[in-house]
Amino acid sequence: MAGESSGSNFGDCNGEFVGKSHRKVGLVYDEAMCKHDTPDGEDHPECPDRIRVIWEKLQFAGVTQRCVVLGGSKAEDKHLQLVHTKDHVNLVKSLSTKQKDYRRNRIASQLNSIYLNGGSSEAAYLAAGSVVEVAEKVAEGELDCGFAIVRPPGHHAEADEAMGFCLFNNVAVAASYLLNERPDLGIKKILIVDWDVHHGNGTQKMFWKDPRVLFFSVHRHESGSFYPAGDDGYYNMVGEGPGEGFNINVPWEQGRCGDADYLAAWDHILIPVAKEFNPDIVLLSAGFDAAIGDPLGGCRVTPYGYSVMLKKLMEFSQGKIVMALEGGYNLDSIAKSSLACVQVLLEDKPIQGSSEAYPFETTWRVIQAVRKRLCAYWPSLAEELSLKLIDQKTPTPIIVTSSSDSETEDYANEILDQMSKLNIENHQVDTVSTSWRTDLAKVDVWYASFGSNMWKPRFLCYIEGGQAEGMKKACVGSMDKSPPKEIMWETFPHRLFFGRESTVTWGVGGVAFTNPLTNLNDQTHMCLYRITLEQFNDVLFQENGLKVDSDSPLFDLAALQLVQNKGSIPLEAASDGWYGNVVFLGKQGDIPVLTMTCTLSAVEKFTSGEFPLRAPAKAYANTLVRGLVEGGRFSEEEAQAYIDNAASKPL
Ligand code: X5A
Ligand code: ZN
Repeated sequence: MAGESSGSNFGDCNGEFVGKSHRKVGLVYDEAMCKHDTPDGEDHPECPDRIRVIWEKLQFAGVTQRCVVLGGSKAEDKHLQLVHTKDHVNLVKSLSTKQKDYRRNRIASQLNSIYLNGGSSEAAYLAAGSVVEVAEKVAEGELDCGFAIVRPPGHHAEADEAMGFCLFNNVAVAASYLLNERPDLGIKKILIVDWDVHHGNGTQKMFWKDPRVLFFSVHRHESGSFYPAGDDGYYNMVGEGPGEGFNINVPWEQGRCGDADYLAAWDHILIPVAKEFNPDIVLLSAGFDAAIGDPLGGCRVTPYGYSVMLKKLMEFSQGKIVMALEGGYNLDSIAKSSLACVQVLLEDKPIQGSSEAYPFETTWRVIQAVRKRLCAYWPSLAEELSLKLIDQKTPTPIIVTSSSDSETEDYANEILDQMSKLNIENHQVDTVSTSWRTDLAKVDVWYASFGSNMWKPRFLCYIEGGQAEGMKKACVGSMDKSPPKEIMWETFPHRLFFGRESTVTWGVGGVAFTNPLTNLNDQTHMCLYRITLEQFNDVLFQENGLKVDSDSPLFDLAALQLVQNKGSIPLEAASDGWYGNVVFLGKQGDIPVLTMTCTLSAVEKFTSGEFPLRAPAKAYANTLVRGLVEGGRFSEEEAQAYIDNAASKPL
């Protein structure tokens, strides 16, 4: 069997490890699980090489020799039937080599995201059986912990249905086996942690009413649009009957979540709850599709992030933890992440690395919502997170005031330092008439639009010139007519509202503004366009009714630095315009995200009634709805409801 290790004494011969009693770590690998493949050899992300590259990485790094290597073992039908229906077990069993491809293809075509071939059945039995095998050995104490490197994955598989590349729910079978078939092992409470980027819908359902299993899943959700789409993965799904409170979902509202976001969910949800629950063993649905580089996940967890998450889980049940591979589709990422995890399981060297980013603002909002929903069951979640904590977020406006915090001061000084350098450059530049365009064309920003500009054809009028449907007046466009380099959607904790009485472009009716100030209870959905700072200035000119052939920009490099300090800056030269306030919403990678809205003093006037709040006219509102729908952000109903809500709530 390919899973057998060769050169098994490597660990003992290596001076580094002599005399050091590292933990007994089980690894299952079985080449037979590679036989499950697409029937006609088409490419598929859930491919046999996934487990091969992991195994090769572990071998090459010399860690397999320091582990207890086990070949796969097939699950017994009666164990599969602890969580699956008899029909489902029989269906998977019947996919044996005797049958013809067309029959399997027909079955697969009726399922959601499933392919089947002659090797599928054996692989599925091995995947489930191997997780059972490791879990049993860890529960018995024969192993301290283990990693079942299995495929097909399991967490989407439901009692009577294969889906999402999953045939049997491997982890659920193992959990149920320990609880129901092996009372002798004394496992009464199981924590299942699912860090695969997708919601573990199958596992959730199987233990929905079971208080012996605490199921925790962190996943992309995005209002139910991310696979496996729907409401199941939302944070209000907490379990039912005796299982109420024993199901915890952390539904990300956006992709790009990384170490900081996951660790925040660990520190402020999972770990405190796990302490209260005090599991007898931890099973980990270890998909690596939240890893940086994954083609399906779009998140950014690093091997370091996975190491720290795993390490924190090893504090429970005397380190009895069983990892089972779920998803993960970037071969390099899953190999590196797996190696990092096995090194943590072996516990023979400190975790290397660091993470400097802060969680996203949306992350804090989700974490707060989860805590609130679950605090009745888990008192450790009851306390409000401190403002100081949730203020550490990726859009991080650093306020320059007299501060006793030396780090903040250092950072502020650094920025001021950079600014003084920039000012010198600007002086030199200013003497050369209008060359500001050349300089600002070299810098990219994300322009975040929340009004009619969310509709791409309308926004392009500001770049290419012209007028889109519904507009009463044409735009001149930017001097640089190149289209945005990238477009994406993002939600920000700001208040959207509509005000003023009419515009030249749209006629009678209020237009969109967003409050420059953050409020965690509010959401403005924005379409972000990556354009140059030159183009951003041309949008600013046009939004404020100014000419684009100005000798100086409205918003230069110094202003770009300053806005990151201050959060927002009103622009002198556009003080008569309605959108003369540039607001910094954070950064995407290295690129600042900016929006333009009214000033804070205008917000006060809207609040006091000096400026009118007014619902948008139909044509204008339709443009926003169109933007949200065509941009893939919302269905038409949702978009309309979002606009109606913003237009009717008092400011
Ligand atoms: C196990 C896993 C993903 C299914 C995605 C289907 N499944 N589009 O990651
Ligand atoms: Zn997944």
